[in-house]
Amino acid sequence: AHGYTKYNDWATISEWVSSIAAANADLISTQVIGNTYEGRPMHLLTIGKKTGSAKPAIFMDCGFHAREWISPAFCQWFVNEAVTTYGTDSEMTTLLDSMDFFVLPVFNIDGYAYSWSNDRMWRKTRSPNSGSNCVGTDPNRNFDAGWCTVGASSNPCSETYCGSSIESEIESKNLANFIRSNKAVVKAYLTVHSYSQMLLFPYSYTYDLAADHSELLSVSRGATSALTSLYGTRYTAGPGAATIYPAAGGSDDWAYDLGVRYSYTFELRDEGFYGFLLPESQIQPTCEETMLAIKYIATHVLNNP
Ligand code: 0X9
Ligand code: ZN
Ligand code: ZN
Repeated sequence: AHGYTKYNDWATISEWVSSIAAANADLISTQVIGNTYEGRPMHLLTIGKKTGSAKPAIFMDCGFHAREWISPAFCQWFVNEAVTTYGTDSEMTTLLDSMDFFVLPVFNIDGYAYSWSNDRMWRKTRSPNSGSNCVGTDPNRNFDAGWCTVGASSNPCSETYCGSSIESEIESKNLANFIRSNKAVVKAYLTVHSYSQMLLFPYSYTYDLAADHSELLSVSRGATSALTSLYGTRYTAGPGAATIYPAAGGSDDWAYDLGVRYSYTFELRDEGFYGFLLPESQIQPTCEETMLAIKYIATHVLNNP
């Protein structure tokens, strides 16, 4: 059965998408932005009060890397928290009245399913590579942002394989097409990974500072302060290249260069004690503290579109 304080497999998440949307028809609509390599539908939830007029939007995805199970757990938590606190939490009510959240609960569904069925530490997609027995591409090296120039490999057997070309992975193409089609309303791009307790922003493909560096830094500091206020969890905030490592082809840098001014990568708990194998007992505290950071960013975006 589905639960918010456990890890759910893809079949359970897929059923959950339908049931939470049906139970909250006033706030949630769903669509499929395309299918994965293995043919699974990529369900996207739109959360926000239906007003009839165009609203600014925040796009958030989870589950880029298969083994980072806390990430899809957070997207599910976010959707539930949004619909259950709408009408009582004044900040969430304002956010959903004035903007929409596009939430993709699992981006790399094939990889996520494989991490359940065959290899808990799987990271990449599950598409074959011609001329190699190694499977998969690192989807966060597959976007048009200094593609395959640094921190990425052209070897299909590498965990950071950039793919045979930009957007070679159908999942990357489906996401990029959706954001390109909705460029006019998408004001922020949030992508949720684990682990290392960081809030990263462009750039990662270069040490050059983004044009909006000072605003991105001050918003990231506000967001991490809000997060830390709940349980004292310490986060590091900064541009990707200097804060974690230089790595090209990420969706965050791509979205920023497309014109999405607020682009952030979350690296959730922990700092490596459990790493990708974060115990289910930490799902609730991780999600509750992360909500504060997301709401901080969203409120800033709403007030500074
Ligand atoms: O390397 C990554 O893709 C991310 N770290 S992870 O451990 N979850 O794999 C960091 C991504 C930072 N952004 C870019 N490199 N563009
Ligand atoms: Zn990741
Ligand atoms: Zn809560």
